[in-house]
Amino acid sequence: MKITDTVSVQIKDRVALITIENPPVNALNHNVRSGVKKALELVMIDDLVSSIALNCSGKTFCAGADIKEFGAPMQEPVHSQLHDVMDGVDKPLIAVIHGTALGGGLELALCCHYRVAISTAKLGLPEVQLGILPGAGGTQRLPRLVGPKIALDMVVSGTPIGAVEALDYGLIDKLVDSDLLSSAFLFAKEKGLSRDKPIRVRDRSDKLKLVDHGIFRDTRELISRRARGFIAPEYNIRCIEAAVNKSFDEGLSIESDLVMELMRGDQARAQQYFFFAERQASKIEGLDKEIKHRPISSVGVIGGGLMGGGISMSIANVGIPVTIVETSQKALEKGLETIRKNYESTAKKGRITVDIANERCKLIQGSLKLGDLNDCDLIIEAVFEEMSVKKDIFSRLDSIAKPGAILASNTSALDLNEIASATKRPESVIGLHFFSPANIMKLLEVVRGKNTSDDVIATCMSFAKRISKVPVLVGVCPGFVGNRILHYRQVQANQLALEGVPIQQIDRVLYQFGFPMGPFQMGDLAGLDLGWNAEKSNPSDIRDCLCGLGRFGQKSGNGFYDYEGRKPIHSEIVSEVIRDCGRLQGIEPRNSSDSEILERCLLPMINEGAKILGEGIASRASDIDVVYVYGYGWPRYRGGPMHYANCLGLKNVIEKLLHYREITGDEFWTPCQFLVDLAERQGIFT
Ligand code: 3H9
Repeated sequence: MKITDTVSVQIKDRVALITIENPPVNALNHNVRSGVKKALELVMIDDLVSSIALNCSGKTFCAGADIKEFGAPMQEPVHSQLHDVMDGVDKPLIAVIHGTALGGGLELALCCHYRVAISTAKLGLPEVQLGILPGAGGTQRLPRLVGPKIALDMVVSGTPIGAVEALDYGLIDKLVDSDLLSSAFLFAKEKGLSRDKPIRVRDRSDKLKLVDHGIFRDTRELISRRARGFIAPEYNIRCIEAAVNKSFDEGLSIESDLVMELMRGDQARAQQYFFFAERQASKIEGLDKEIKHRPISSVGVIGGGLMGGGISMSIANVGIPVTIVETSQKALEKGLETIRKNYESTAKKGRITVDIANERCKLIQGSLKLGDLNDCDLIIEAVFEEMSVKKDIFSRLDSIAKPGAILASNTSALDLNEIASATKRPESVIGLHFFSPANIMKLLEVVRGKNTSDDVIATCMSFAKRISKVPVLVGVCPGFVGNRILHYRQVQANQLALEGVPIQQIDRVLYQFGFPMGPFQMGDLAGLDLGWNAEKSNPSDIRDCLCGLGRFGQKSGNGFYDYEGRKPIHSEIVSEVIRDCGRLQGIEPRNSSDSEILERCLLPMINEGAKILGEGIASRASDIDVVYVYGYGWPRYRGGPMHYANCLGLKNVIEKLLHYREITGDEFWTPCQFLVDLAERQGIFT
C-alpha cells in the first residue's frame, strides 16, 4: 500500500514492512518523513501486525537528512517529531540496513529497537563534515549502544564503520551475509512472537556508566591541531559529554540547541556548499553522459621518482597493474624500493595487511624500455618539467602506444597543447596533474587540451574516481588553476617579507586562517629548488639566494627555516637574506597588521580566480574551490577562495583591491574585468 510518493507498506505473516523509495540515496526529505510517520501510525494500531521492519529500496539504506532542505525552516514533521512517534511504538521495530546508514539515516535506525545489517553495510554519523552534529538524537542514542568512547570517535571523525565492527560494538543486533530482507523478515517475525517487551535505545544506560572522563580531554587535544578553528568537532564532543552527564531528555535539548547554533553559522554553510561543489565538479557540461569510455586495465608510468612512484601506488591500490619506466637501472631500483618501503610502513601502521602490501608491490613492475608500454591503456608521463624532454617522450610514445591508448602528462605548468603537438594523436593526449605526495593527495587536475576528445576526458574523470581522487577539469594555461592562483599569494607573501614582516608572522596568520601551514613552511616542504636555475639566479630574489646557500627546504635540513626534526626554527641567516633582498629591490620597510597580511595574501587569489573564470580555464567557481580545498589545504569550513569571496561580498573585495592599489601604486591590485562585471550583475560567483 502506497502511503506517499516515497513510502509504502506491505503486511505479511504479521510483519509490516515499511519501505522508503527515494532515489538515489533515500534522503529523508519532507515527503519521506511524513510517509514514514503516517505508515507507523497506521501499523502500530493494526491488530494484524506484531512487528515492523523498516527497509529502504535501491542501492542503500538512507543517507540522512536531505541536505538540500537545509537553509530554510524544516517542514513538519521534522526528524524529532517522527522519532517521537517511533519512541511510542510498542511493537518490535527493526531497521533493515544495506549500503550506508548515515546521519539522519542511522538516527532513524537508532530509533528502532533492533538493527539487522548486511555485512557490507556501513554505518556512521558524518554530520561533522557538514559543519553540524547529528541533531536528531544521534549523539544521545549512539553512546547508549556503543559506549561514549566509540561514539566520540564516530561523531568527531564522521567516518563510518563497517557492519562487522558495528556488531562488535553493539550498534547492530544481527549481521547477515546475504538475503538481507528475508533474514530480517524472519528476525522481525520472531521478535513479534516473543513476549519480551522491546527496549528503546533511549532507555538503555548501562554502557554510559563505563566512561573514563579523560576521553573528552584526550579527544580535544587530538583534534586541536587538525580542527584549526573549525568548531563542529567541539560541539560534537559537548553532546557526547551531555549524553554521559545528563538525562536523555536534557541531552536531547542540549543537542538541539547546539545543532541549531551550528546550522546558523557560516562554517556549516561553507561545509554544505562544499559537499555539493565536490559532486558538481565531476559533471562536465556538454559531455554526453552516454559516451563510451575507453577501457583502462593496465597503466604505464614514465618516471619512477617521487611523483611517478606516488601515481603508481594510487593506481596499484585499486588493483590495476602498473609498469614504471626509468632511464637507468639505479633510478628504477631506487623508485621501486621507495614504493616498497612506503607500503611496508603503511602495513606497520596497521592501515593495510602485509599480504595486501605485497600484492600491491607485485602489481608495480619496472622496465628500462619505453617499448614495454606498447600494450598499456593509459600512459602517464611524470618526468621533470622540461618541454623538450616531454616532447621527445610523447613523440616516441606516439609510435609505441597501441591505438586508443590515452597519453597523459603530469606536467604542473607546461603547455599541454605543445606537448600534444609532438604526436599524431592529440585527441588522445590529456593532462593528469597529480599533487604530491600523489598516493595521498586527493586532487587531480584533469587538463583538457584544445584537441582532447570527449571520450578521453570522460574516461579520465571516471578513472580518477576509480583511484579515489577528486577530479576537476581545467583548461590549459601556465600553472593551470591551482598553481596559477597560488603564484599570486606567494608574490604577496614575498612582498610582505621584503617589507620587513617576519615570515613567522605571515605563516602564523595563514595557519590561523585554517591552512595546514603558511606559504614559507609550504615552500620548505615542497622544496625551494623546484625550478631553480643556479645560472639564472637573481641576487635580489629571496628563493634564489636561499638555494644559492644550499638551503633547499626541509629535505636539506633548512630553507626559510632551520629545522629540528620537522619543527621550523627561526633563522637569523634567512632574516639577513630577506633584508638584503629588500634593500636591493629598494623596498621601504612597512609594518602590516594580521588582517592586512591576510587580505594581501588572499585577495589576489580571488582576483586571479575570477580571471580564470573569465578565460574559461575553470568552468565553475566551485571547481576552483574544490581545487583549493583538496590540493592546497584551504580550510573546507571556509568553502574555498571563491565561496569566501562571496561571503566577503564581491563589492567589498573590489573595494579592498582598489585600496591596496592606491596605497601601493601597483597595478597588480587592479580588479579584473570579469570580477567587476560580476559584482555589478549578480554580486556572487556561481
Ligand atoms: C543529517 O542527517 C542531519 C541530521 O543528523 C539532523 C538534522 C536535524 N541529501 O555522493 P554521491 C545526493 S545531515 C541530499 O554522488 P555515492 C548527492 O548530492 C546528512 N542529497 O553518491 C548526489 O546528487 P547528484 C548526513 C544527497 O554513491 C547523489 O545523492 N549524511 C544526500 O558516491 C549521489 O550522491 C551525510 O552526510 C543527502 N543527505 O555516495 C551523507 N546524500 O547525483 C552524505 C547524497 O545530483 N552522502 N546526496 O550529484 C554521502 O556521503 C554519499 O552521498 C553516499 C553515497 C555515501 C550516501
